[in-house]
Amino acid sequence: MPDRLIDLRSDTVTLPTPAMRRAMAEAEVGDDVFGEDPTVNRLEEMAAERMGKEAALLVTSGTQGNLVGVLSHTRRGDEVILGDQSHIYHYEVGGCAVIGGLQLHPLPNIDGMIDPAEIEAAIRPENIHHPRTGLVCIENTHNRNSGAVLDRSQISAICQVAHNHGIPVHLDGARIFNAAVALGVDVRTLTEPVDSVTFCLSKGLSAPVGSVLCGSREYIATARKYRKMLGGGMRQAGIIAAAGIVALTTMVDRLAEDHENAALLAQGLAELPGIALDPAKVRTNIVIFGVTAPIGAAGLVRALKERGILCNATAPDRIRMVTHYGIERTDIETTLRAARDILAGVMISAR
Ligand code: TLP
Repeated sequence: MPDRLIDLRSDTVTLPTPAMRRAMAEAEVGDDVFGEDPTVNRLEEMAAERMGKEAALLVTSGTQGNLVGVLSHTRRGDEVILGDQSHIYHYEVGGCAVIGGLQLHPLPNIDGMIDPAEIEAAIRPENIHHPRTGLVCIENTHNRNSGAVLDRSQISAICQVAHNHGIPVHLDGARIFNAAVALGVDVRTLTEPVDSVTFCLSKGLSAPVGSVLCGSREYIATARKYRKMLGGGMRQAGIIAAAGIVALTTMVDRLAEDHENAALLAQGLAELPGIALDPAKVRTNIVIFGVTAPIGAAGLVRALKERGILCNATAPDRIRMVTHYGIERTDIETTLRAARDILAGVMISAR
């Protein structure tokens, strides 16, 4: 295996930049459970301002941000409407059910969107037999839909239906800055219609740890309590927040580079035999493709790994590759060359 790995498994593998490490070493800190960490307070103020919300809360991860975010809107026995391909539904260990006592009501996710008419139809009328519909969750960009982007009009259409029924909307915006950069809009354009948003510092923005939940002052006060209950009340968390501040101030605009690399990767892969991929669907940093070649997804992942290229199979016939700060254009070229060689070999032997 070559010395240098090309790690396309996720943007979560990004390492802190030298500027982040310096900021972490020099961070002014205090006890954040007492609200006395000046660096955490500064990050939370910056994040709230960026998202156009009154207040913000540093949490340990995107998963904790979503769970705290959902708990703070709902009560036990409520039903939560969300996409059937959403991260909350697939990858958060059933936390909403286990900890929140919530019933999840999944609706089809197509290109990251949930049809507002389907949401309208799924909202429960008052009836002694029904749970109360307590929340609608959306995701932008959409992980399992190849990093699909929802624009302002799509978000507003969903929020309008929910809000007409007095139901709040939570946005899993783990990669909301990727969406804003792809659309060329201020991130507030995408967060203004929703009641709460979680975004991650430790994905494309390269900070080592942390996500931020944003919403109204009252909502964040509730969330602060849930975070404590879940063990997320950290003490001298300014060490983490310092890297987050560098992430927010220096790492957002460069996401465009990750999107260019993902587009290049998608175009190259789409030309290969045994790969099913529509490059037009790839608008941010996530490339998901079908493997129709006899080698299968697991076989292709293994063969790429032998050449120092890491990626994950998300189904027996699907692979995900994610571009990020640690991936250069030359890495994309190397990956495409390797995939071409492997697939040429298997297509010939399959004849
Ligand atoms: N997603 C991870 C894995 O869990 C799949 C990844 O590698 O993409 N929302 C979205 C949309 C996410 O993609 C993720 C992470 C999260 C929330 C959770 O964030 P963390 O990993 O910080 O808990």
